[in-house]
Amino acid sequence: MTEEVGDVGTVRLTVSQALVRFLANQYSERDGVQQRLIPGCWGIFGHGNVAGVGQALLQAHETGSDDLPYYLARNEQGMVHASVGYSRMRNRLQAMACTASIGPGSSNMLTGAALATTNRIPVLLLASDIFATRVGSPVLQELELPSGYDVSVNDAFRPLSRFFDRVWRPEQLPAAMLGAMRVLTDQAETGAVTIALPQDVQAEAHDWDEELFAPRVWHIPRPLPEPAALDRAVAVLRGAQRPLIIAGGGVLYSEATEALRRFVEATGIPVADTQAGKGSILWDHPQAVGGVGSTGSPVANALAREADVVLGIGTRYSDFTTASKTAFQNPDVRFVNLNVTPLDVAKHSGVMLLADARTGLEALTGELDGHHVSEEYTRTHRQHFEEWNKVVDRAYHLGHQPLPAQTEVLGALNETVGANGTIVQAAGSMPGDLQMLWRAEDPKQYHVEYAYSCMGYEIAGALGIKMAAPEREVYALVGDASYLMLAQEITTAVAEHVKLIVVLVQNHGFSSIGSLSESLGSQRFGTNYRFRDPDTGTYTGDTLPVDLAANAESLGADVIRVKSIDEFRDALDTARAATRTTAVHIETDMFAPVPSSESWWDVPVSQVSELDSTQQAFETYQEHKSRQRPFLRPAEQEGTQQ
Ligand SMILES: Cc1ncc(C[n+]2csc(CCOP(=O)(O)OP(=O)(O)O)c2C)c(N)n1
Ligand SMILES: [Mg+2]
Repeated sequence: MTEEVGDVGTVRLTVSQALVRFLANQYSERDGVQQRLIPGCWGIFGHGNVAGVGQALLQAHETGSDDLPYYLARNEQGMVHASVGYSRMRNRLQAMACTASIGPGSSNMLTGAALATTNRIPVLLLASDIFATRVGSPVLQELELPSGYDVSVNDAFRPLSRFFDRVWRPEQLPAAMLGAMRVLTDQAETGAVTIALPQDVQAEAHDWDEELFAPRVWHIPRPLPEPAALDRAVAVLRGAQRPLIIAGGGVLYSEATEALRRFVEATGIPVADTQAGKGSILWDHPQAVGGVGSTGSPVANALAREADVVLGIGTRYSDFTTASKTAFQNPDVRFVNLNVTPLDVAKHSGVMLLADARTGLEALTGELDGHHVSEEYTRTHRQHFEEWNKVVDRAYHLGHQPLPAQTEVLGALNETVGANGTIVQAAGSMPGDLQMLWRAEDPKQYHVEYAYSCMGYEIAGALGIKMAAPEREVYALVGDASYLMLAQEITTAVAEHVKLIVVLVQNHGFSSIGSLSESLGSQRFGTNYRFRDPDTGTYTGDTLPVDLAANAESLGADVIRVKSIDEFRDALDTARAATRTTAVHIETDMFAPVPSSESWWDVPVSQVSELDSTQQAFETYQEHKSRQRPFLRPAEQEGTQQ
């Protein structure tokens, strides 16, 4: 032990040692189950944290008393993604800490911070900062602003964090950390929490009140709906002829899938899901109608178009969910929003049912006792869904030649990963295909980060997911461009003996943005990974001599290269049987057909242009634009009261 005991009831430690000891003693609890709130700390050391937080982690490890397991990442953005994957898998009941060096080490975490906050997933970012004393300024990697010497690169975290504090003096640490824990565990507030730690302060000693280090439990409540709000919601739902539920990520975080199932079985209301909410209801449940919105199923989108009441549960109503506010075309549509977050509960002028998803659903089930939608309504959507299933089957077994279609890759995965597998995706053409086609067999089978849709999340996120759920087989599905952005956490997975299956889908560029570009009249400009053609000056030359499989191999993964879907299925079997991280590389046809969601996404087209393609796209754009609706109609209208 290097610490000295000072006065009675105090202990002398550096700020970093105190921080680590504090974090090791935080717990969260929900439904009587308690766990470490901060189960570990990712880090990449440099000046700023190597002798501060780094020394404290080492000391905690060596003495074993206040251990905060340390994991060495390869990229700071990657370690925040891994932390987000971990926390989401644990339904936001746990959050990892991330320590980074000053300057670029910390600013590399900015994208991760934005991703965490956008997705409402807790992560604790310990960003190292310039000297509080400023004696040696400017130090290496210091942002020297003539307008204010108290500003550092880390101020860029402020708008991306749900809580930000800088500990200029040791005495500030307790308040900063208690504030940080409060926000991390607050289901409405949560997201990135950043504590900026000046490098001199990290190493500074102080006499701490021992009570700071007492084990502390952060109870995560399940707020009940206010009775009057419940009455209002029930009145609107009872009056609905064509209600539709939109189940978002909040259903999963609240562990409300059983409550949702009971509610829809009692009422017969169909359920569509969002990217974060897929798995809220299993795909083959009689009330499941698939994904909703821009990349949803046409069945859910047809129901959404005519719905008179939309019950949104744990959803942010992103533009993909609402098809940029064109999904709901019934002029009388009204919304009931069951959400733990005030920001979301007030959206679309809905009835504000501010509550935990599970307790809210239980209350609604009780209050709506005996209420059931008409049999005709149920019959129609079941028929549509059966037709849609045939479309999915065809897309999954297209037999596309000479290269397979991406939908066949997803089909092979969907048919083999099983309820105990988790697929991870974030950006490119896969999230849309998955949202439309994937048949979720378990609440934790589908993990698509689509709030920030950050290329590079897949492998790093999968690493955190596997660490959170080692019993599951975790598949990182990654496009070639996403792979090239952030593949290096494969090395971390290898070093940590964490087995991942990486499915590398090579289509030589941006299938997603390519087809988006084409649909907007921009002719796939700049979306191919090909040689620049000397004649045209564009990237329309041959494919590049780039071997991503060899790249994955060089990072330490076992690699299987396949050319057909049959070989792909065999490779998945081999990868599942393996104990090491294994990458399966498959080339697909970027132009293979995909079923239509019969929906739209608002991406503005140039209003004036010299290109015919753009002018035509602008006409189509205006047609869609005219269908956008503001949803200003108050949910409580005359005739809707009980
Ligand atoms: C970090 C980041 N940069 C840019 C984008 C915009 N973007 C979305 S998808 C995409 C291309 C993805 O290509 P790839 O991973 O190969 O998937 P594909 O579209 O081919 O399926 C780009 C550039 C993004 N989502 N994230
Ligand atoms: Mg690609």
